[in-house]
This record gives sequence, C-alpha cells and structure tokens, in this order.
Amino acid sequence: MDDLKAKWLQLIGAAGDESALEDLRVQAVGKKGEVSLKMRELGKMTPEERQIAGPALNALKDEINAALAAKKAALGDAALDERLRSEWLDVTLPGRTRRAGTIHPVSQVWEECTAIFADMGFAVAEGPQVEDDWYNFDALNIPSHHPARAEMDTFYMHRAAGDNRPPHVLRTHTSPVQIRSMQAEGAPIRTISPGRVYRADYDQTHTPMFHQVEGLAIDRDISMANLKWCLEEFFSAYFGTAVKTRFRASHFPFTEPSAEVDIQCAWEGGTVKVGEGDDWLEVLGSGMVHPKVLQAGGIDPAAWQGFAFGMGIDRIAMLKYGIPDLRAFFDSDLRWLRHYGFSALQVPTLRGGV
Ligand code: 2NM
Repeated sequence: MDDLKAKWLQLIGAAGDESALEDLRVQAVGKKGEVSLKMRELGKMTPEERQIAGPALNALKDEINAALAAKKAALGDAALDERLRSEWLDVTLPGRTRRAGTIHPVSQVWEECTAIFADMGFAVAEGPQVEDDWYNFDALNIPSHHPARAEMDTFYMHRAAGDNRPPHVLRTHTSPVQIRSMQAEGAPIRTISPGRVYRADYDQTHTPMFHQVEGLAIDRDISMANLKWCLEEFFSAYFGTAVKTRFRASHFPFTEPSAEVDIQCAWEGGTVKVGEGDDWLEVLGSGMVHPKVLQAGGIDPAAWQGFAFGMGIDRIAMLKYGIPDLRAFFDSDLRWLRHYGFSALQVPTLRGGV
C-alpha cells in the first residue's frame, strides 16, 4: 500500500500538464485503474483481511484524488502566470501613425473640371491613348502632308519591318475622343474629354506627357456667344471669383473661326492673380467645329453646328494653386506631393473652394 501511494504521488507530482495528469487519473483511480483493480480483489479476501485492506484502499484513493486536484490547481495557476507574463499589453504607448498619401494636383483639378462641366450638362468621355492616325489627325482636318502633323512633335508607335500601314500614335490631344463620341452618339451632343496627351517636347514649360480637357457642344444653333458664356461660367466657378475672358482670332485646322482665349489677371510681386486687374493670360484654344470635322464624326454640317475648346489641366492647376514649376508635377518627389497634394477628403466643389 505504501509503495502504491509513493509511486502515484510521485507520478502526479511530476506531471507536466493537464492531459498528462488526466492520463494518470485514469491509470490510478479510473474504472480499470490500478487502485480500482485492487479494490476488486477485496471480494477474495477473508473478512479480517478485508477490514484492514478496505479502509486502507479507500484512504489511498482519497489521497490520490486529493493529489490530482491539488496538482490540477497548481498547473492552472502556472498556466495563468505564464499568460500574464507573456500576453501583457501597454495600452498607454502612443499609436503607430501611418501617413496617408495625397491626391496629386492634376487629379484634383481633373475632378474639379469634371464636376463643373458635368453641372453644366456635359457628359464625360475617355478614350484610348494609343490612337489610329485617322482619329488623331485626318478626322480633325489634318491630312497626311499637313504641316500641323510635323509641328505636333508626335510620338509614333513601332511597326514591324514590311508592315506599311500608317503607324499608330500616342494621341497629341483628346480630340479623337470627341470624334468617337460624335460617331457613337450623333447630335445634339455636349461632352468633355479629360485625359493624358503626348508630345515630344521637354523644357521649362513642356513635358512629353501632359493633361488636357477638351469640350464639345453641338446643336442646331450653337454660337461663339454660347462658347464665351460657357467658358466664363467655367473659369468663374473654377477660380471662385468672376473671371472675364478675351477672345483673339487664331487658327486651328479643326475649327473655323478659331479663337485663343485669355483670362483676366493681375501681376502682383511676381505672382499672377486671376479675376483681377487688366492683364491677360492665354489659357485655351477654341472655335466653331469645322464642317469637315463634323462630317468625320458622322454629323451633317448642314443641319448642326457647335463649339469646341481645349485647355491644359496642368497649366490651370499651376495657376490656381500657385505651383511654379511644371516639371515638378512628374518628379514623384514625396516632399512636393505632401506640400501640393490634397487630402482624399478635400472633395472638389462647384465653386472654386477646396
Ligand atoms: C483646341 C482648340 C480648338 C477641339 C476640337 C474638337 C473636336 F474634336 F470636337 F473637333 N475638340 N477639341 C479643339 C478646338 C481643341 O485645343 C487647343
């Protein structure tokens, strides 16, 4: 009896975890455990022997059960101590901040222009940046040997040797999108096309990729007067102050008559203020869409007429937000982006503010 007791108490004391302890319980005092089997042998004993062995076995069983309970409590305490030691958390530490990115001024102004023209009833259309030369040139009344093709500094796509089809080009303006819109929807139509355009030109004021928004309004009796109202409405909304415009006669192959448009401004200490003073700043080209261009768009020029215009998004972004250097737009300099960028929550509004 003493050997049994010593053996089980030693094993219980050495158990490493609760499942080892449970195994020991089954082996010692479970139905077929060692102590239980000994109890079954009581039946074969004489009454005298049983009177001694019975209480002794019961006492042994009680002692083993008590040792199991004590060990179980000790293991539970140790497990809790270990969790308390390893799982603590200092809720007073400062949080780890993660810097949010910013909206690029070009994206911001793109959205501002879109919001203002959409409010005036213009739909927004986008199209391919790699264009057929027909859409980029011919449809816009710029035939193959027209000097305007050479002047455009066009990027031409590669053609395999022996492939004599005219090469595709990186679009030099977003007008091809407007030809596609005319073909798809016919007249009447009011649409703007913001997008990336490409010209092989790089200096202080030119980058080989830049952004344009062009506008188009075709109906039965649209005139230059409607164009002037529309642009003054746009610039006043965009700059958040009444802006006068000045039209100067010009020439584009795709419009007749054509006009360059200046906005009213004042020069103050080397910076320009739009909507004040009596200086002028050129910001836009425009005109009445040429009959041949309407025809290319599938619209009958005897029945319909309208205006079109094009301006540089990058340029009007510089003007509104006082950004001095165009080339910095595309440097991806994080300090520049944080300085000139917009919060994702600064949603463009219809009246100039941000
Ligand atoms: C400009 C100047 C004048 C223009 C023309 C068209 C089209 F496709 F409808 F004919 N869209 N934009 C246009 C007219 C663009 O950019 C300086």
